[in-house]
Amino acid sequence: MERFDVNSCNRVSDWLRSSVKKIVIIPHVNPDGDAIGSSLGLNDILLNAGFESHVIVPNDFPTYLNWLGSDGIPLIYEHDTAKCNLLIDQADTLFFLDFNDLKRLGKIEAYLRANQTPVILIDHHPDPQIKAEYQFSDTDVSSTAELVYDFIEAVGLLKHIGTIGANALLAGIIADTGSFSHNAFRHSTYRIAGELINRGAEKERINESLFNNFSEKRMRLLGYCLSEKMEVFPQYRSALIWLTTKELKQYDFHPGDIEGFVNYPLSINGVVFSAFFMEKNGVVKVSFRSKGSFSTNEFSGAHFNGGGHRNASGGEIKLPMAEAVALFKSLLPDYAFKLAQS
Ligand SMILES: [Mn+2]
Repeated sequence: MERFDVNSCNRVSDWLRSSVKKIVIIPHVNPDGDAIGSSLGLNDILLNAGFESHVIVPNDFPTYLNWLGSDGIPLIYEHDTAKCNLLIDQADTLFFLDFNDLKRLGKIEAYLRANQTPVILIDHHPDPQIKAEYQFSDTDVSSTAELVYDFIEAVGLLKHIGTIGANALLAGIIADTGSFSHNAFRHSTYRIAGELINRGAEKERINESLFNNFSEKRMRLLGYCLSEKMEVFPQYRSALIWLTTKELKQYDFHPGDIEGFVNYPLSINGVVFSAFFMEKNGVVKVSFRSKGSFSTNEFSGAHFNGGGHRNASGGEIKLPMAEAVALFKSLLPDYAFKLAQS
């Protein structure tokens, strides 16, 4: 496998075979399609290969991803803390997927800080902050799900991918690439998608569940955002949408409803930078997306206590919404040159 160094793949493969029985897989808090897909995919493959494996997600995830799992898969730490802690204690290996900083673990963080169990990290975010026994990290890859496939191939477990694993991994790839529309220009992504389809992944079903499976209220909230709440700044090739708690309530907001809203302004001709602000528990949560070279993670890191990928990042700021919006607008002139180049 060229993406990973062969020696560490051989070592991890020997080690999995000789010393590992009980595995716990953990993705990041507020798990998205890639976090859920990569975790459930890896889990099913490990189960088929004879390991005892569990997925523990820190908190609830969007219900449209439910079909990728089954009863008790995944476990939700916030609902089943004692059982999850026991499984973590008993595990002889932890897989961390789709994050690289313990801060991204929500309520599991405190419990895991003292844990000494060996960790295998599989992730595609920059600047890993976790000391893992084995680290498979590549920021050039579409999704953690794609990396999981590479990992499975590299350690010789490919024959254990069934329909459940194939669906979950393809869902991760499709979720993180917006159905192959961004960060999806490499041959390997399509090779792996093809292999997963060969093994039973249902692309149409995945697309339907990820993109055509929303409530009427969510659709109306999107309409409201685009018609009433979107500000476009053509001179800075940027746009902003922001929502208050009151507005979210009005539309019977559920976690996951606003997933993807930040992408819409990028469909406007000339817009290369899009921001979405939302009030949550007294802070303003921010999401940024860009096209081209503009580094949203630098922008977010410098001004909104966040980070992520170049074209997709998040953060938060403890300010009233009006001030957060004013801050964003006041920063745009400083980035005019970079936005013009993007
Ligand atoms: Mn991801």
